[in-house]
Amino acid sequence: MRTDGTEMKKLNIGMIGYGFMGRTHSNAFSQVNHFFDVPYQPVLKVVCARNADRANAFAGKWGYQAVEADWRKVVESPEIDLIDIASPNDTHAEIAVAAAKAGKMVMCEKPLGRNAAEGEAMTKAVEAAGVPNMVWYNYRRVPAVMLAKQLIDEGRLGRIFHYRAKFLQDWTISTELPQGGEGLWRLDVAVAGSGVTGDLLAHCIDTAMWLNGGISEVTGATETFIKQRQHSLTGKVEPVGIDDASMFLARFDNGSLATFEATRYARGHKALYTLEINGEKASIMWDLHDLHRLQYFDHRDEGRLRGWKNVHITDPDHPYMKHWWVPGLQIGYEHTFIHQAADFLSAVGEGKCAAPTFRDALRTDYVTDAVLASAANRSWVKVQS
Ligand code: SOE
Repeated sequence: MRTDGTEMKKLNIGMIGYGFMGRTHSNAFSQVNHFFDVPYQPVLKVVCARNADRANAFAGKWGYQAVEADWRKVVESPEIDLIDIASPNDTHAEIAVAAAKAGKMVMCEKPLGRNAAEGEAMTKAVEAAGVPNMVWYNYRRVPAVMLAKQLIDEGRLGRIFHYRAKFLQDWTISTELPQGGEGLWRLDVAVAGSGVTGDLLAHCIDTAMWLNGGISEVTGATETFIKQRQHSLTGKVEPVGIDDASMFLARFDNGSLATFEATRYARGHKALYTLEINGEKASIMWDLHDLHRLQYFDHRDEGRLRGWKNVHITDPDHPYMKHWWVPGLQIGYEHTFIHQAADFLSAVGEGKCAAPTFRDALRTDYVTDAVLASAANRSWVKVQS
């Protein structure tokens, strides 16, 4: 029951995948009605995965009513309203296209496809079917990042000159780490599509284009530091095809200049996603390790007191925060997925699609493809639009 007395409609979820992202999405669907007044009540109907023991354990823990090994059966089931794809990247396109054809709403973990060709097929399928769709680029829904968006849209920064983003990790430095299989498919290029470009830079690019508009051209460099690793599935030592580190320069449509960097070889950094935007009048900085704070500098402040403000994002007038606790008490990573589920369900209730849609995420795939092409050709590459 909603606060206005209307009944919520049930929305039956078919979850494909049970890894890290299967957990974040399941948690979002489980929690959303506790905190947000949305028109739908997600029902964890079925979880689909190949390993029956693991799938049963996952279903028990999260309260899924059934387990299925074949995703096609979930997609075809008349009981299911929404297919949520939380499985590895090489499964996204086929499942999303089939789900759209079956008339299901489709949510998909990022990146949309392993490359833009897959992303295009997926986008075409959901648009042809006219089904609600969304990609889980969750960092847009960090309240501090949403506040940054509001400040930029209000024109407080003035003309934007610079955008700077980094996503630094250190979990693949060991040469002993195998590639492929559960948990390590991100190192297998056939499954992941690319390395940190599609996995980490894709987040930075999604946020950047949402905050600062389209990217017109890029020039990048990538490196694979560990050239071969044992494959978990074949047991053989095989060449590594992913990029371990990727960086690029970019020009935005609005004339601003940007630097982007992602790596899994920055010893000491676990998930340091940072962004900084410098405008004519003001600047903004944000850091995932301190996600409930936004740093803001406004040149229009009185000179004697001018300086960086460190805003603690916990007040009810901060984005999303009135739904949570009391001022001063902060929220974290998992809440970004709950916000995304809430926005998706509210939009569906109004007959709309919440961003980022598949088409929005396809634009990110165009940029990541351009970065990889530019790194291979050692040139500037125009981004497809
Ligand atoms: C990789 O380690 C990873 O889990 C990404 O796949 C996620 O998208 C990112 O949010 C955190 O890091």
